Amino acid sequence: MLAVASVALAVALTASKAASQESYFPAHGEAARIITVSAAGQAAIEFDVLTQAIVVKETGPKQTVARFGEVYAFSPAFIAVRVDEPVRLTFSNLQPDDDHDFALMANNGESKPMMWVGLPALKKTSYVLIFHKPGLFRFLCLRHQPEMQGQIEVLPR
Ligand SMILES: [Cu+2]
Repeated sequence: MLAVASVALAVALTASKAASQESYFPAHGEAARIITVSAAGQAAIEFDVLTQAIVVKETGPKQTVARFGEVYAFSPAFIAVRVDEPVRLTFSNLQPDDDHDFALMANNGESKPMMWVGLPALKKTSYVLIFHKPGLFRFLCLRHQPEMQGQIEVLPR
């Protein structure tokens, strides 16, 4: 329980720090050995990821919003790719008045996201990712926790 709380705190601290920047990609260090990210380029496979409103203040239910706040989800929330296979992720933020973000976490216990980018309201945002190591990687919207998250499984070649 304490471990969960400390991870949540680390993510929250990262979120407030990240909010002062527009985005960052892994340029060097351990994260750069796990993934390469570019804003464009050739991709072997493409996924469209939508931001889905589950419960929002405009449509309610009011009691649910009062208790849980607004709840969003990534759709799909699970993506499978292969090592060294360039994958284009195109995020569509379908909300007219809510920004989201995409924070990709390492799976080595590091609490700072490997990559963090904003997903502005009513915009499409694309990135090409190449994972260099297999494993299961969590991604989340730091603004809408704990609900808005998903996983990328990187399979061996
Ligand atoms: Cu969000």
